[in-house]
Amino acid sequence: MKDQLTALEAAAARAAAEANGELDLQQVRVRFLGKKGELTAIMKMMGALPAEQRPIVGALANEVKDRLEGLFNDRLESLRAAELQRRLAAERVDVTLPGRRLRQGSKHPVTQVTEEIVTIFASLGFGVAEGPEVEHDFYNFEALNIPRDHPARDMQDTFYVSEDVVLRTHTSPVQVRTMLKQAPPVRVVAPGTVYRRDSDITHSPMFHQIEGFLVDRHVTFGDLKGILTTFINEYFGAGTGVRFRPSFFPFTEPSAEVDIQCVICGGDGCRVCKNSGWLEILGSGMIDPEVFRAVGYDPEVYTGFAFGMGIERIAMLKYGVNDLRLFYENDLRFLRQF
Ligand code: 2NM
Repeated sequence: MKDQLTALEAAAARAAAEANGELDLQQVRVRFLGKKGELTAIMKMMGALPAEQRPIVGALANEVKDRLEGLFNDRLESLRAAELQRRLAAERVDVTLPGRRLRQGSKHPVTQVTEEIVTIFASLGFGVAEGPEVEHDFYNFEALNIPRDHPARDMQDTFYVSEDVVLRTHTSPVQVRTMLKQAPPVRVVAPGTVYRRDSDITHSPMFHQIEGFLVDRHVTFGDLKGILTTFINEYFGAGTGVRFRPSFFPFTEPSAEVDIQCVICGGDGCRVCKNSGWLEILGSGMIDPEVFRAVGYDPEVYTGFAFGMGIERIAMLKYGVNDLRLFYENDLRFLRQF
């Protein structure tokens, strides 16, 4: 039996050394030291030994058991240490590597231009107003002296939601709403999205406008020229050439379109200004008394001017963009330049 114990100890030591994982070792431990294990089997046979031999063999069996337990625990520790080393090597992180930078987004050029223009008018005392993009015919047309048979109301130009509800074709309805709510003096700009049934290289069915107006006693065309010239010098640079050309709008009388010296060629003539040296950038005029009547302002007491410009057009001129569609495609190569 002594020999059996010696052989068992040797076999268990070999098996433990050969175990190549924690689970593997656990099975070896059960096989040799478990309740139904080999050592238990040997100990059960001790009853057959002569009485004087039993304590000697029993003591030996306990020694074997203690040594094996120590050996298994040592092996377990070294297996765990080896596993830890393996993981540390496999999952190594190079903390000296530079981090990957997250690309920061930027405001859309149309938003940037809108904010810049609003800021300039804010410095001239104008507030900001917004209104609905789905408008009643009254605010979009009727109150602005655009009669039923006017070409601007033609199905060609307007998206109709129903008989008398439209997608606003300009932001002027915001001015109408402002005047209905607020008595003069008033000066407000209205930036926003507008819609027209128009689509080609230079027209989008959805685009952006900023319009503004000022109403008070004794407002003159000179005030209009002063405010708009100041705006142009602020936005396009001091000394930018400006000219006012007579024009027509149903809601202003007199009306003027405003040109600036071509920002591309400086007035010498180029493709962008079609060799004229000038670029049209906004429409304006003295608010028609009919508009005042529609909103309940007394045209004998108050005068005022209004103006409007297309944001995309301004952005194209300012940044030298030659294709309107670039503003709507959300191509990051384009947008990252702003
Ligand atoms: C323009 C040109 C001229 C305009 C007029 C008004 C209102 F409501 F006060 F009558 N708002 N905007 C106006 C005048 C807009 O855009 C080219």
